[in-house]
Amino acid sequence: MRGLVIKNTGSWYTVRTENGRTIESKIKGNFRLKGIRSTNPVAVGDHVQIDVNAEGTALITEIEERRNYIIRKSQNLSKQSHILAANIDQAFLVVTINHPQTSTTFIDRFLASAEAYRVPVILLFNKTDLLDEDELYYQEMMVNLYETIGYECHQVCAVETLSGGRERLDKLMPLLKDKVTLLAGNSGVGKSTMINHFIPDADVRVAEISDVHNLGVHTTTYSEMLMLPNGGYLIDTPGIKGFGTFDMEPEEITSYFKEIFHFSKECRFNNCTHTHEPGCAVLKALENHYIAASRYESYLSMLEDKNDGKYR
Ligand SMILES: Nc1nc2c(ncn2[C@@H]2O[C@H](COP(=O)(O)OP(=O)(O)OP(=O)(O)O)[C@@H](O)[C@H]2O)c(=O)[nH]1
Ligand SMILES: [Mg+2]
Ligand SMILES: [Zn+2]
Repeated sequence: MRGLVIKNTGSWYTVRTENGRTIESKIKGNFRLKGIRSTNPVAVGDHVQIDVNAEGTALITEIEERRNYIIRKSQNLSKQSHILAANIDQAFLVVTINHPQTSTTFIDRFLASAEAYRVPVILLFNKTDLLDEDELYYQEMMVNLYETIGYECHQVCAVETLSGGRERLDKLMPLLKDKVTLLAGNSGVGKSTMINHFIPDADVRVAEISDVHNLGVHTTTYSEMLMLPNGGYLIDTPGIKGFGTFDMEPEEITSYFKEIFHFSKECRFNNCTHTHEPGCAVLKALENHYIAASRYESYLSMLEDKNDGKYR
């Protein structure tokens, strides 16, 4: 029987079959996936074949080829990765200027990873209601930067407050229709709060207000796919801390930073790493402020990973 994996906790996978039943399933013992060293061989969003047994549970016997996936480094095992979700149409990267602060390195590394798997990303700047004037100004600059590079951005607020958000979350509804959308971001930025807004019966757990400053506590601990009332799916994910880069060559990393890639075409050398080479058009663009220093630093951080084979 064919089904869609909608949730994964430990070794159990919840599979929704084509006739709408949900069946708790396990992976068939000798089942291994080629190529990916992942802590979860099957991920939320995977299409699978299952064999239902007499007890009403099932074995996953086959996984269909993935269109794409989003991966992060595993929490404990430094060399292994964890697939957050597979077969997604787009990702909403939820970021906050403060409470907690999302680093530009984190944003850029997520964007680069998504480029690598050809997943379109929309940036949601959340908790706009908590920002003071200076922080709002900074947020505007960030929006300006990412819009210029080519990413759609929205400044939102996921809770009802007197001051209100810049934009109502409802305005994002049309973007979700009939699509599989992954919500990603650091812990505490408001992913689950948004899910509860879009899907009122979802009732996923969100952090207590008092826990907000308690960084490092993950409220959501597994990925879960939830059906939107008007068609489409949202995937709630646990907060991500960092990304691996999986042996990308400098040319590849360059191509995942859209504006750096744009200028790199004018570099004197084909194999320019844009760090020290004479005639480097990227360094020149950086000097002329056509490339933001924060973006260039994120690019360097990914190059360093490549050099020491480290994750961060
Ligand atoms: N003031 C304000 N608080 C918000 C907003 N969005 C979310 N929160 C609060 O921020 C806290 C964290 O929200 P969650 O939705 O649990 O965050 P999360 O991204 O799902 O976090 P993890 O599950 O740990 O990855 C909760 O107390 C929310 O009520 C917002 O726009 N403004
Ligand atoms: Mg959550
Ligand atoms: Zn160069």
